[in-house]
Amino acid sequence: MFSTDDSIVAVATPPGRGGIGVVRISGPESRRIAEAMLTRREPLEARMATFTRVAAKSTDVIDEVVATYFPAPRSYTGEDVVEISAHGNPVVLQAIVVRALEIGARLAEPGEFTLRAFLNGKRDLIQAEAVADLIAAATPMQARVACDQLEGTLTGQISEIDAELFSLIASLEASLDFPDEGYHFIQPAETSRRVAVVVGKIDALLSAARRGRVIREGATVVVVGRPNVGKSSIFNLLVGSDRAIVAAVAGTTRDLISEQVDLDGLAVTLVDTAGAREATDEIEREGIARAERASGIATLLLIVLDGSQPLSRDDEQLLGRTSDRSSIVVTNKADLPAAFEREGGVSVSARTGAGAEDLRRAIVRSLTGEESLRDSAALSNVRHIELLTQAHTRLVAAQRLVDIGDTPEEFVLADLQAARAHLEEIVGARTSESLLHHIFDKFCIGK
Ligand SMILES: Nc1nc2c(ncn2[C@@H]2O[C@H](COP(=O)(O)OP(=O)(O)OP(=O)(O)O)[C@@H](O)[C@H]2O)c(=O)[nH]1
Ligand SMILES: [Mg+2]
Repeated sequence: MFSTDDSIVAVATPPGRGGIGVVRISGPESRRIAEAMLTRREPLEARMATFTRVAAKSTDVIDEVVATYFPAPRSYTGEDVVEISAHGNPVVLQAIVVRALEIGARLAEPGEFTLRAFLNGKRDLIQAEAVADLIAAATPMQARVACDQLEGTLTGQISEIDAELFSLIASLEASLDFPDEGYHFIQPAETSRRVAVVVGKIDALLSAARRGRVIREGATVVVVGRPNVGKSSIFNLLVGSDRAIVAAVAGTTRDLISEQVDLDGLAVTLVDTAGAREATDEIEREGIARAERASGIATLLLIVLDGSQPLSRDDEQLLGRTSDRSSIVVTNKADLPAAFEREGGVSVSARTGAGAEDLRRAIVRSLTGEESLRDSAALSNVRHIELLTQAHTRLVAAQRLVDIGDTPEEFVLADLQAARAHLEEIVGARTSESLLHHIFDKFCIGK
């Protein structure tokens, strides 16, 4: 298993120069190590920022610093921690780390501070993983979702579900342990009802997870349609600049053009493509092939039609081909007289900008199932979603067994216990060492 009896050190701030850089030391020896390199003779006081200096082995001063000692268990890792804030210069910070190594610290592995926080019970796995997400967040919304998870909102919801399962299992086991009493502690109808309640709660978490995932991972939205309908114009409208060339000639766009846009907090990769038609030359043929590949991997397709022209065969074919895909039909050129009526979809004019807000909202709604992303405590991590889905499957199986009637309690119990095991794996109550390696290896050193 992981060793936690030694003291680890690393630079906790990002590489590069800045006003402040922090070296973090954690473990039973951290205070001794810190005090040995500080020029101040008095011992460090708990949670007091102390202005002093760090000296190298040669007693040359390395830097003026502020050292803060956090005694266990009230620290990030739950162990004794000393944080040394020096000036944000990689050479200075490295010298402080080297000094700590000389005195007996070991260089921390990636994510090892957070791993220790987990092993010492300061954070569960959801929270530890949220630290990595929060650090990696690229949009304010991503940061919000990660922070909600860090605060333990989801942990609380999952623990609640787990507690209900636990009490149900206890009742069923009691029935099993006293079979001769001829008395059931819990009737099948009651079991079925209680399982249904838990399934309902997991359903709610899973449906919010769809939103959480899109927020965390972002989405790829690909603009498709026959030539000249205004794909590039709509792409530019959503990007907010004239990124793609727009021209009256059909076949203007020949390669994929992509841009990152922030739609209501969602990180969307928007892709403009070459119009689908019989290609006139080799370059266009390749462009159209690329367009097809891009639409293959799209989370969502924007199928653009020219509202001022009757629907063509190319349009009909495209609509037919994509009928099973997640898509929004965008009828463009609403500033011109309409050539056909269409139910549903969004009507816009890329020229005047009319309908742009409707289109943005429709994209967000289609990607997340929500009108607005304000209320966003949601599972977002695939590992969590996968385990929750497995728990769900076992519970549905359990309920089916109960409803069939006459099933021995043992079978029902087996499913319920398996469901609980999955839930516990989410928060990390049961985890293997290899899983922990897998999770914490993704962190950088110093976290
Ligand atoms: N009146 C009107 N014209 C538009 C509108 N949107 C685009 N156009 C015009 O339609 C023509 C084609 O626009 P593009 O955006 O280049 O169309 P595209 O679908 O990207 O075309 P390809 O790249 O050739 O497949 C240009 O002349 C645009 O100015 C609109 O909302 N109203
Ligand atoms: Mg184009």
